[in-house]
Amino acid sequence: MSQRTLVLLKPDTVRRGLVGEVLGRFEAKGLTVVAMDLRTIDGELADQHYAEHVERDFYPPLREFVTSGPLVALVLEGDEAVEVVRALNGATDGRKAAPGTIRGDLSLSNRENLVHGSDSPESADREIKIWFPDLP
Ligand code: RTP
Ligand code: MG
Repeated sequence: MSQRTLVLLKPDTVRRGLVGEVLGRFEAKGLTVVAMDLRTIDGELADQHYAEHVERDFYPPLREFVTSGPLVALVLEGDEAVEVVRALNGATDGRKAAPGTIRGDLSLSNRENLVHGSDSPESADREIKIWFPDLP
């Protein structure tokens, strides 16, 4: 079933010049870009996006990281897009992510792991409304 999912190319992706590489993998897979925006976010948006994590020990440095520079926010669409993006992203920790995945090939960090992908269709709806409130 066709779905939409919210993807972030986090500030490490932009800083490292990997936007083309990472976006290219999603496009090559067959997903369609339906919204895309380069922006630097403030802590308030980070708190909304990561509402489920704000009380966690790892959140303060994560908040610092995601607000540290421009990121690319994307809405991708395609069959089973939520699960497909999570599979392409790989495990959270880049050191443990399988080769062939974005994190497994390109990240050596549990925090600076290049990408975000919504973890369920419900999360995708919530996150798309936060990042792209005007998207039809
Ligand atoms: P994401 O939300 O970014 O797609 O990643 P995920 O589902 O694989 O991981 P999640 O558990 O939702 O964590 C969100 C982001 O927080 C950072 N993180 N740091 N122990 C730590 O230091 C730690 N754990 C997670 C990562 O940037 C992770 O993507
Ligand atoms: Mg997550």
